[in-house]
Amino acid sequence: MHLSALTLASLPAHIVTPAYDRTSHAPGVVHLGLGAFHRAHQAMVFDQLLSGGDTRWGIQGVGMTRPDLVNQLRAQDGLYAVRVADGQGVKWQVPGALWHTCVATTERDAVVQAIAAPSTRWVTLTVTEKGYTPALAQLLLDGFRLRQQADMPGITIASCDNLQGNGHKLQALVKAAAAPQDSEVLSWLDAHCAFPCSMVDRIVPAATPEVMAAAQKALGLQDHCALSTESFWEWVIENRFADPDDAALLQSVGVRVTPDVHSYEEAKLRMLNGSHTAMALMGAVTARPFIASCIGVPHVREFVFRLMGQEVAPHLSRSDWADYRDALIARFGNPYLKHSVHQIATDSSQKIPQRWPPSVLGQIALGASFEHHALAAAVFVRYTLGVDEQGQAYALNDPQASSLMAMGAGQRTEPEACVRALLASEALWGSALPQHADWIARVTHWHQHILQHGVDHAVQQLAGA
Ligand code: CS2
Repeated sequence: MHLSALTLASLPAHIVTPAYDRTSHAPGVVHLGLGAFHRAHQAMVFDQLLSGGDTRWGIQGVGMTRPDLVNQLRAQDGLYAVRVADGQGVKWQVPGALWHTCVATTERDAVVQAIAAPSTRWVTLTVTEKGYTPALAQLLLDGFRLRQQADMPGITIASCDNLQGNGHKLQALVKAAAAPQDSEVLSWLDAHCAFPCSMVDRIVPAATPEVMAAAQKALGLQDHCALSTESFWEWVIENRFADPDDAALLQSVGVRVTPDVHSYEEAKLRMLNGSHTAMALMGAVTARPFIASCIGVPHVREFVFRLMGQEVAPHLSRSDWADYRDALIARFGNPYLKHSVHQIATDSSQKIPQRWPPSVLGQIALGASFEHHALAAAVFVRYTLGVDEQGQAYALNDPQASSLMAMGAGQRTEPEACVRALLASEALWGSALPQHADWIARVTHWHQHILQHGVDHAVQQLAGA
């Protein structure tokens, strides 16, 4: 027997399940990108609103590329269990906000119709950094056009990906994709819709067999879609909504609504995500499989602590950064989150630009040290070899994988040329860093150290400095 609407009532009483009606209302939210993150973050916020009696927050979940996941969720009536576990305890919950699902690649029209549905008030997106394509913009535009033509109310379109100014980026992408005959849609968008920027934070690793086995034990039912996360979550969103009353509603369930998302975004991208990418690449090269196994090594912990405090924090406008840093170190160590380093290293070429260069440039402007970032960049170069320090090969899962591997391939014989080639990409590093002689020199230095003595030796040397 597996988890479904039919079996929900058989769950142990201590598991929180949806007590509201999931079938009489049409969804109010269309979510694009039905990965683990959305299901253990926003879907749980909307679940709270639904539990409070507001029926407008059911989700039409759109899998962008994965019919397998959508099929499994459909077989479970959109239900899945979430294990919320950390030092404070372990509890299971079944959120009920996911009401309908479809797949963008094979059911494009269903997505367009969902965006245009009268009940739809929000479109939210977690399509990952590489998902911001003209095809995404066309999909949205097709839905918006129908709304505009039918003279329907405007909607809030909230990008929730790890991109600085994500709302502005999405709005600009949509505008750039519009054809000359779309001028009326664009005026309608400007007049009635809102693209708030938003920062979302919760560590939600991709589901593993271990979590599914634990779910089976806790639920007494099979759950192919079970997830594991931490109790911490944060959603900071710009106070710009198609329906201004949504601000108070979101605040009532713990969302932070503010005119200034920027300071939260930059702190999160550079501290949390910047450290994540550094540890993920180190873990991949040193054959440590999880973030918790990396932060558990004293010199790695010290490295991450200093990266955040010495090189990231001086450029942040978030004043409580020290508390944020300390909380992050604890979150990274959460033993329940088997957060795979290879999962986080996925798409590094798309992630590094938001995560590292702003801090390096900030340090350069201050005349201050950027050694931790230089070492991290050297580990990235080493990572492109595709083989760890034990000699075990791994795959680079990245849209740029073949060019990265081609540039990095000769690094054992021609290390300097390879570092130069990999640091020359403006798509990765921006326009200033590829010209910066000192930056290139320091990455080259650490890269040579890594090739000769290994990543741990390099990190130890820097941490002992
Ligand atoms: C991670 C993020 O995979 C990654 O790139 O850094 O998914 C991270 O876990 C989340 O942003 C946490 O909020």
